[in-house]
Amino acid sequence: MIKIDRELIETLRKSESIVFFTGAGVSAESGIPTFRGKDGIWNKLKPEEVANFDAFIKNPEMVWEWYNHRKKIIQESRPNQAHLSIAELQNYFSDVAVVTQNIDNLHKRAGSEKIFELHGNIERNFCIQCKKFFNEELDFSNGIPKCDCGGLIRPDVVWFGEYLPEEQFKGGEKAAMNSDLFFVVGTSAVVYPAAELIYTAKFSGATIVEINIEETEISSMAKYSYFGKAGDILMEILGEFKLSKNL
Ligand code: BV8
Ligand code: ZN
Repeated sequence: MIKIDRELIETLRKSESIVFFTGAGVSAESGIPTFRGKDGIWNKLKPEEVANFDAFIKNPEMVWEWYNHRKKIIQESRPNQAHLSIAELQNYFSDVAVVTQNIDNLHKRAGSEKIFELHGNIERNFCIQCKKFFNEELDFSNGIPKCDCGGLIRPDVVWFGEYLPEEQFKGGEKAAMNSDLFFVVGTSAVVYPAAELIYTAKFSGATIVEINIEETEISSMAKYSYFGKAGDILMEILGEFKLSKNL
């Protein structure tokens, strides 16, 4: 068990706006592999090489195989204690935002309401030519699915070299600027401009709390760092908070 600082619980109690900035590590305990870090199973397959438009044009079968494989894992998974603890905090605070780099929809499934998805969502697809959306299950029986206009259909996720959805990024930025407490959970914090939001929060005066199984690029920015599984630590923080309020 990891000891949670009393001071953090006091800061939490005084906070009005709380942000959880999350990455693949928050879903690791749901059985979804991370990309980087010591347990990252995509270590052999660089995400930069598959998650990009050129790779899709050159070899859409390979890119779709990767996404369909990941989609299957995601569909068979469930939110874990990390997602659930974050969602439960909404019962005690009026402004809890999740700013996520994940495409797995698990925060929504856990019940979080204010979510900014910086890198899209694997449950949506669109035509690369006319941009029409296809959110139903796609049919791969005749090869890579195509739109009526003849364009290839791709997952609605943000690939390397692509701009982030503007309103999602702006929403995340605003949440970071207004936050009193900014939790950085399960991210290696190496992918930009997403990781920029940690700096935005810090320079806007938020207290930064990092939760990860190992040190990261941004560890030195955090006032409080907890090294361990996100589910265990968030459950403990929630437990200590409730105890402090006799809940
Ligand atoms: C852009 C979505 C403008 C789809 C992903 C050089 C310097 C700086 C920047 C750049 C540069 N060269 C290029 C760039 C820009 C580039 C970038 O940042 N590159 C980096 C890697 C060098 N960024 C972009 O291209 C972005 N767009 O800049 O647009 C532009 C436009 C046009 C022309 C020019 C510029 C777009 C980036 C979007 C990439 N999309 N994926 C998909 O998922 O398939 S990337 C991928 O990384 C993930 O999907 C995720 O979204 C993102 C971040 O990863 P993490 O979530 O942090 O996951 P990771 O595996 O790395 O880490 C897991 C962590 O969890 C570890 O720390 C581990 O220790 C921890 N952990 C594990 N288990 C647990 C745990 N923690 C707690 N509990 C546990 N149980
Ligand atoms: Zn089309």
